[in-house]
Amino acid sequence: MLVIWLVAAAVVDIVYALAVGPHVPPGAMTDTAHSAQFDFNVLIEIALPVMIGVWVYLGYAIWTWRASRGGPDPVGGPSARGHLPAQIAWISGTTVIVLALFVFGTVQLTVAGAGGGEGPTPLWTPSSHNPLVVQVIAQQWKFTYRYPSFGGMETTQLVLPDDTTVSFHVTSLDVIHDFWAYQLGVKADANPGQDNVAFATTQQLGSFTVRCDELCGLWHGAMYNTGVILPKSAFATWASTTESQLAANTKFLPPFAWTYTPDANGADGGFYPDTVDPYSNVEVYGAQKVKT
Ligand SMILES: [Cu+2]
Repeated sequence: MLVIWLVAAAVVDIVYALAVGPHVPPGAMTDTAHSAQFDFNVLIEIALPVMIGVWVYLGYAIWTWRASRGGPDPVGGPSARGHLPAQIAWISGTTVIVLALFVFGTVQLTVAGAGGGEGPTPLWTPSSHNPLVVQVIAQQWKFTYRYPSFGGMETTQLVLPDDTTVSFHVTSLDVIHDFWAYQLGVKADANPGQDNVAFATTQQLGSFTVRCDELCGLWHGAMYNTGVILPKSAFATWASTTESQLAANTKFLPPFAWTYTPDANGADGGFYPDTVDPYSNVEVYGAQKVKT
């Protein structure tokens, strides 16, 4: 049994590492995604030998105590009462595995970050001191992205440069949402009035999906869009072109801020300006403010 187990476990672990591991979600488009993939693979590589050990023993039991082999019915007896070495080996083995994985997971979380939102004052920050700031603004039922370093322009697609540390500042205009850029390994709650920061460093070109991951109303299921990671030069071209294309719209937006008040005319600092009124009267809620 020991030999069968050792050989089978080694073969399955090696096959897994070569054939499956590199394809495990969320992939490797960013350092946090890659780190999550690595963590999953470590857990699975440790779980596989345990699973195979159980299967080998099951196979042994089915073969040895099968009915067609005859013999007395298994009615218990000294050998059914316990086997101290096996018990000690099982308990100490599983204890060591679980505690080691606990330490592993905690260290990974601290060193690599989890790609999760860390609130307005992140505890674990990346080594890059000059990250690209992208503000993610959720609202029923779409995401938009504001780039403070490009005139505060706001786009409907998330475009990022390759090989760059990005700090996502996630907020909401209305109800609770959740920014889940799956292949980027980033997932952060979007709450109104909150600036939730998450980090990731891009390392692969390609497109990715963004989904809302917090039930936020009728069209929650339709609240997704796509993004793309471009080479640095292509991103620079896109950013400057888009900034000038959107300039006419950008001037209607409020000045860049970490959070916005959502209503059209209820509070100053609103995301929807009330001094310039691009909306019809039916879209103005509450008492209309006197225009200046
Ligand atoms: Cu949502």
